Amino acid sequence: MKSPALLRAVLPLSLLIVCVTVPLQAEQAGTSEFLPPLPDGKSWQLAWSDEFDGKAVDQAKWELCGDWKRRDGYWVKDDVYVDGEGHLILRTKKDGDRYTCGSVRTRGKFEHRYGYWVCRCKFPEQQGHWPAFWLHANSVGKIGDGGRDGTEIDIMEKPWLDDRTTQNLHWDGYGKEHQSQGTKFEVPGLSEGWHTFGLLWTPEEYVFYVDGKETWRSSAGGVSQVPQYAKLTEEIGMWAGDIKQATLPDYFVVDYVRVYDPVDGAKPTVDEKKDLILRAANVRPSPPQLAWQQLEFIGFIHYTVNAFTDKEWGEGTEDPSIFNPTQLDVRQWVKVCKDAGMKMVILTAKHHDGFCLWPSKYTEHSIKNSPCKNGKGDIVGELAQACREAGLKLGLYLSPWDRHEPTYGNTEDYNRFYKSQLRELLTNYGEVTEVWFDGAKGENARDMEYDWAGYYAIVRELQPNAVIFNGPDIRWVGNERGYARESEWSVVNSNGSPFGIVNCTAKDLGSLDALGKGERLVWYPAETDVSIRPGWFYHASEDDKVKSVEHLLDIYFSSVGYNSVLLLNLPPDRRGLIHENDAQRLREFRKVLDAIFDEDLAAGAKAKASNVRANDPAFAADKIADGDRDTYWTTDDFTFAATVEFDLGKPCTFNVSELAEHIKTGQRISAFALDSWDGAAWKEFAHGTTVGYKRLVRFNDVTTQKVRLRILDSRVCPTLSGFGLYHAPSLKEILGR
Ligand code: FUL
Repeated sequence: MKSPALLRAVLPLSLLIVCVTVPLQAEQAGTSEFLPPLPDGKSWQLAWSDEFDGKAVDQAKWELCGDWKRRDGYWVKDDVYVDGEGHLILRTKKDGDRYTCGSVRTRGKFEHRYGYWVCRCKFPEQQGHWPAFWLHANSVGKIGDGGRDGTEIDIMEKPWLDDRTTQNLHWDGYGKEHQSQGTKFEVPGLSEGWHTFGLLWTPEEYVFYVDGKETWRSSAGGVSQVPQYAKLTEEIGMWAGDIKQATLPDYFVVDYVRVYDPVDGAKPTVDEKKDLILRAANVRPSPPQLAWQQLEFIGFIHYTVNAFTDKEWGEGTEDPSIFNPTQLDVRQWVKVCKDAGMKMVILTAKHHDGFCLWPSKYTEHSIKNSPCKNGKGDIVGELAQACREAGLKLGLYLSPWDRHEPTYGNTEDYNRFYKSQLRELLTNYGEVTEVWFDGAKGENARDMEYDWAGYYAIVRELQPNAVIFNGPDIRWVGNERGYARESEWSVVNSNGSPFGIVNCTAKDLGSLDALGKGERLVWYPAETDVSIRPGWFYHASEDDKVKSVEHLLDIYFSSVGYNSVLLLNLPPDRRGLIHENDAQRLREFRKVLDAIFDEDLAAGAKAKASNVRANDPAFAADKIADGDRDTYWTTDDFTFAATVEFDLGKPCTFNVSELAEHIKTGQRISAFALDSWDGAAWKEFAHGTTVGYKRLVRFNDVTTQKVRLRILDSRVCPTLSGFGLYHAPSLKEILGR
């Protein structure tokens, strides 16, 4: 049972005036989506947007400014471009003795009044120039009717490298009649990662938002009543510091600009559904989430006094002297994991019994009071070292539920204790790639309010590239049997919780129905944890209950093959070794996986698609099976169905297929089918639902030269960065038994 007591929101919504601190979690802010509340009977409809997909800035939407002088630099068109991964880039650079930067506006192309205007962006890192998202109108210079005839509305200006930003209104021109009002405040974490800046503009008022939290409201100037255009700009000037001190080029990166109108009708309209699809399709993994997904297969090590007491949950009263592995060899654990193809090892540094596998200075209940290496043992340290040597990542599990620690139940004291241990682990052992928070707690355990927000903050502070399991980054798949959902979406609606917590055991988390209104869409992929034996800890009585190769294979296809990461547990025994039976089984399992995946029959296949985005060769079908997961095929927007035909060059026999979406740009496909060509007609031989990072399908032998993939349904447009066909021999052929 891993779902933690629902994590409470850390902070109340705060209304801000000038120079106050808005405490937000930077990491969760980056992926969340927000629309301001509307009165009953109204709903939001997307009026205009640019996601910056495609290979060039869409000049039907934007005018590129330049080349001309602007403040202490120049706006030049070549400092404006898209990166091919869905972002607009405004670059600042030094060009001879000039400093140049990029700027775009929708003047004459999209001018609109009222609504909710929002942009998602990531900030530059150097001084001397500043990014801004603002609205303007040609009539801002008009005098006589206050700001009603046009106001410069600065939704975001950030001339500072720290976490401050400013929002401003200017009207009645820029001469002696000029009037303005503004606010300046700090948002911890603002200068790093993605953030959204929104403006709700009604006839009566402006309401400003950062990451979905209201930061300022004003009706200064009387509120503009005229259509205005959007601007995304970089400007060079001393307000932002001395550009001569900057290391250039530097980049202001924009993920999207969207404008919504309130429309009548509280019921979801077709457009609301379209908007949900658009938003869901564009939620993307953070770099640590992406790197974690690419690990695919990781090892779990459960070790504590339980191996010596034959228990699954220790009592916390065990005498440390019973922890006495006679042949402890963590290098053997790492070798077994590495040989199996695992890319990380996660260790229970402390399980529910509270016994620490490292010499924590905050408790006596640890390896330092055991006979292991005469009290000089440190299994966390040894494992960290062994992983480094073997090129594997290290993850740590630190059970919040602690049955030994006397302060447990005293919220303040225990949280202090737990955080000290967490700091020890995340400070003293080098890089930690995953931190595993177990939500399990016995029924009779003392009441205890865990400071989850504080725990997560420590991880972010000490190991900024680590992912947090059962926190903002990774969710539990919902069972301990090793099976992900057949439709495993990595985009879920976190229902307003700042930590992206969902009901992990729900049958459906990601369909459009499950996303509901999509108030807070987040990238929240599933990790599938399962033990190679019935228990998590070693019991001699289970030596002959190690899962069979067939069973492990089934688990692999239903976890790694279902867009999840497989976390397979191996419990060391009383000797301090992974038992021969487990090691042998894993060797066989690896042999089988290698035999299945050694030859990709679709590698280099000729591919032809029914639709290619903007007919751009960069998105053509030959990007699918080119062996490069960073290139991909995609279609024009709102192409829900499409086909790709692969010519394998010669007739081939296969019984496994692999599909991979380019998840860096989101998860989109929800149904697909595969057909083979029999010389006269196409015949379906397999089908499936979601794809995500990886989808594996098994079927009876098919022999053909041509395969057709039919994408039956996807969000906005499908992407595919990999496609493979394999022939799995029988287990008998591989293992000779
Ligand atoms: C559960 C724990 O109670 C088990 O002992 C084990 O650690 C498993 C991975 O998580 O919640």
